[in-house]
Amino acid sequence: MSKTTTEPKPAAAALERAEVGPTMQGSEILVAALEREGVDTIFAYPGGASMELHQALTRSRKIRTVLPRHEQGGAFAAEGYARASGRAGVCMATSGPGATNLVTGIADAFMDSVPVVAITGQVPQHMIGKGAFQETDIFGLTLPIVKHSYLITDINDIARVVKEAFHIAQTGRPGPVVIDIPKNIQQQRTQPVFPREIRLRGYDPDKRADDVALNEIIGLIEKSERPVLYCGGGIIAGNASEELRRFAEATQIPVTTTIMGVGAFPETHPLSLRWLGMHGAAYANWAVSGEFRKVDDQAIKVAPGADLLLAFGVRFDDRVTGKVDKFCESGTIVHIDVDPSEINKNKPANLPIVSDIKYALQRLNELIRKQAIQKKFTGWHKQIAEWKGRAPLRYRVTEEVLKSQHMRDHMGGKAGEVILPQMAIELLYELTKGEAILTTGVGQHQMWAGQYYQFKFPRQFLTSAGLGAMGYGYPAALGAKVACPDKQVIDIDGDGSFLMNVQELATAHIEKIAAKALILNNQHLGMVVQWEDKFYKGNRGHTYLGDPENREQIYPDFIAMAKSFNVPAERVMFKKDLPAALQRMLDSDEPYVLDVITPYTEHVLPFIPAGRTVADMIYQE
Ligand SMILES: Cc1ncc(C[n+]2csc(CCOP(=O)(O)OP(=O)(O)O)c2C)c(N)n1
Ligand SMILES: [Mg+2]
Repeated sequence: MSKTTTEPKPAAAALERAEVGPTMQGSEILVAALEREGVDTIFAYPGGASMELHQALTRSRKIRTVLPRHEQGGAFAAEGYARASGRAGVCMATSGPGATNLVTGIADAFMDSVPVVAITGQVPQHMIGKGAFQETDIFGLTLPIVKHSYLITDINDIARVVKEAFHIAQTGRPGPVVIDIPKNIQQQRTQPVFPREIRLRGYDPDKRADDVALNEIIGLIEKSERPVLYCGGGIIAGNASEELRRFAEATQIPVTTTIMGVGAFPETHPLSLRWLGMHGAAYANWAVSGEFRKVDDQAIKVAPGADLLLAFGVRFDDRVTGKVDKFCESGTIVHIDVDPSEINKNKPANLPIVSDIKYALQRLNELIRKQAIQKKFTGWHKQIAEWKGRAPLRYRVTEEVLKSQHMRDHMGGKAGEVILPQMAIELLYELTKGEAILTTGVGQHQMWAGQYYQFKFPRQFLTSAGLGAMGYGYPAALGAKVACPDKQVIDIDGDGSFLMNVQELATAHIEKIAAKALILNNQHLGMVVQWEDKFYKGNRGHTYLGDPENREQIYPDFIAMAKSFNVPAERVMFKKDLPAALQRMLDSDEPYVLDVITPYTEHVLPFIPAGRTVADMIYQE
């Protein structure tokens, strides 16, 4: 006789681990599944293929639906929400043009490893492949820029798919997940089964370094003279900032971050080297790759860089490395990442470790607590202090600014009153005591925001780093403000970037989301102008944004535009007016636009031209 058992049969066991709901429509199952994932906000723009979902959303008591004024704004807002909170941001659009408008946001989330769940309505199943009205294969279109994606073909899959989507988006290396759901499935009815847990075959995000490898790191530290910690967005996504600070303090190893890693380590900390790369601090770049002098076009090394590079949660992006084989050329490289595909992708590692970074740092901290690091690195700290003293981040009013068209057209020759963009950010840093969450557009203002605000905590600097998507700043600020209503959230934007999603001022006003926009308005696509100046003898290739027939006018008029959205706004031209104007913006409990007019002649320094080395770095001496 076979052995009897009181254990339930597998199928029944699975059901016990699930919740069976009442009969509902597909659209309602989707909303109920989102509620079960703790979603409190969705940024959703309706259309024919998603209005069933919106109808269901109107009946949700848990989910706030924010109507962006462009699906791209909705996707960036979902990202801003996710970057600020660490929880998946959710956006939704109809099929066809609605879905394609999400694509830039999905690509952005993919490049910067941001957990986003993007839901799209699709034409009814029997119309798929027929070239139906507003039919676009969004599953196919987004395939290379998602962590995972689903086209739902059975109403009974909805609850499981939503659970899986959030799990995949938020675990391991986070990323975007697309759920495409045909209209007929939204309209069908069934009794849903909401799983309480899921297991995905072949997906194991919980990777842990073994002690042998971690002890090897400790051995390398003891043997090194010039170690540097090079830390990225992985530290923030992995919630490992506290562990990183402990590790850096216990080992006394200086820390540089990538732009994605800004805030992972307090930039006000004595061990901070700020961020590195194309526009990073000169001393961070020297600390990694060494200091060089150019003599007759020959690069001569005058001081060595790191002999040990602890690369934690980074991807050796080209904006960080420049010419990659010259990046930290003479250092031993330890690379820890939770995503095995990052290992040896751009730069070979001497010690590659696939691990959750929080676990690895926790365990390293335990190991060095038991046996403290003996090495002191005194000479290295002296060298770094000398570099920091010699080449801090700094700016001055140059001859070029004084001779610029901006001076003639707008300043009436009042040279002492010119506002440099860097000044505005430094002043904002002082007035907010370094506590604000900043978002940015893409361009010079983005780099200056990173340089002249000092970030103290993770999830404080939200910027489109990998994709570099103009238009990111203001909608991302809306998402961040929804996630962190008690924080001051400020978008430092360029005039070009702000214009790309200016319609989101309507979302801000109607939804009462008090995100501020500080526009550093140079009337140009400043970053492209900088490259024109450097590489194309200043020939302007469609980089002027003002009205060529009326250069004295500031064009477009963001103040009038903001007012049309019922958003308070102010323009500042002269330095004497800036502090009070910034304070008025900060004191406002509404969305707000502050349009600060700046010269376009400023260049972002330091600057290592693309594909070059630290020997080619231009910096303010
Ligand atoms: C969507 C998009 N289009 C084009 C670019 C190329 N691009 C990079 S920076 C830049 C200039 C941005 O101008 P603005 O927002 O005014 O910022 P500024 O550099 O003047 O501070 C451009 C056109 C981009 N990054 N993103
Ligand atoms: Mg500009």
